[in-house]
Amino acid sequence: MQTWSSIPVPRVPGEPRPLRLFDTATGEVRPTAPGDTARLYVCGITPYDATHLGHAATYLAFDLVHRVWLDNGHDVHYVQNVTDIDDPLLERAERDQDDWVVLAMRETALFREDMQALRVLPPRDYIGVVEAMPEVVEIVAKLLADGFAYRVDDPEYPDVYYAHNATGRFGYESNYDEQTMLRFFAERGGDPDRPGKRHPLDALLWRMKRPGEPAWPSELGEGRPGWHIECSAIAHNRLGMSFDVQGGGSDLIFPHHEYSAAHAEAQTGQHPFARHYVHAGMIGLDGEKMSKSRGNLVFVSKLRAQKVDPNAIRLALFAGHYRADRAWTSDLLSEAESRLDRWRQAADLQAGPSAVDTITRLRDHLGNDLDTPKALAAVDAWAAEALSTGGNDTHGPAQIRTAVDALLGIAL
Ligand code: 5CA
Ligand code: ZN
Repeated sequence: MQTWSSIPVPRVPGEPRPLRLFDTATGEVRPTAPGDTARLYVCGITPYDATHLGHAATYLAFDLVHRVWLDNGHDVHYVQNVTDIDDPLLERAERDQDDWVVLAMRETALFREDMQALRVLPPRDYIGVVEAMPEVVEIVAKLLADGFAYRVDDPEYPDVYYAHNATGRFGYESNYDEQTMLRFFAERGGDPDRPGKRHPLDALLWRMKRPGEPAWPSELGEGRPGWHIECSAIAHNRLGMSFDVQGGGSDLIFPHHEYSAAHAEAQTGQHPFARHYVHAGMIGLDGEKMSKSRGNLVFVSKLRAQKVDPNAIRLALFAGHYRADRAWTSDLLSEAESRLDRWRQAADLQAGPSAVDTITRLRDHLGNDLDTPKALAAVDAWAAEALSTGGNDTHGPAQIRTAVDALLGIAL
């Protein structure tokens, strides 16, 4: 698919700091250790509605990963998918008497506009599931041939399922016990009670065509893929195994990332799928997770239409730690707007305090599991000093502007 346009990222003076990130699989903050090319996969949207602030928060967190790696001199190969065929998309299209293809195209286009407005660096590969269909089919056929998958005993719809513990490592990513797995599996798109499965946790790989549903002809029979195999295939075919970071919101810890990893590991016989599994916390509104199914949404496009500065949206979401579940409030946005004003006033000065220590602190905090609250506080301190006691470093304001642009993606 067409991705969105990139914006140049300036070089920041001084020494970069390596990136350490919390890894869900090991439960620790560990160094990332990319080679010359750092490899990042982040699960993309299911385009049946506009981008809300929960999505934005997740993509902004991984935008910081991208930026810190760039600062460290890595080339970043970033891959993101679009789940452009899935049950919720078909249901919404049916409800609104819309064509599912048109709905997906329209919402994906809006997502790209939102990401660009938010100054999110684009993925190198932006891949729709529909365009990746042959890749998915090939892997499902291989899993079947190798005995890691089977067809349910249903002559009408012999769907293909993945035998959940085919690798013997199932559960290493989420570390959930079976009861928790079963609960999330049922809540998040799984079908524990499908008759004919060998185990309730076996996951759908290929669904045979049902009347009225879109389907693709293939050696598996006409049908469409299950969810986890899509990201598994799209990521593995572009980034290989043991890529640096598999990312998404914490609602994807299980089942989605556990099965994406398991499918790729079964298929290749290699471990691990990703070296870090990184998850952003959930953004809520009025005490509940912001979600399309609950309908408690604040859309990025609505805020843009109200002329809210996208840099303030960034700052509002960075005011909390990316891993914390947190609430969106109008106060959060107005505080971010005044912070942006202060930073702009200070960066516009002819001279200010030296930026050297502030930039070091900014890098240290971002390198330490993207500690944005502390990173913002470091810039606040510089701006407060610049606006009160001044300073006579004529490079200070420009260097802060550069660092905040490159490392936080904020244009002052
Ligand atoms: N298409 C799948 C992933 S393959 C999907 O989860 N799509 S989504 O549109 O529901 O979500 C897109 C991304 O936003 C995912 O990474 C998801 O974890 C994240 N996300 C969804 N809701 C929130 C929220 N309230 N707060 C933070 N992140 C969220
Ligand atoms: Zn995904």
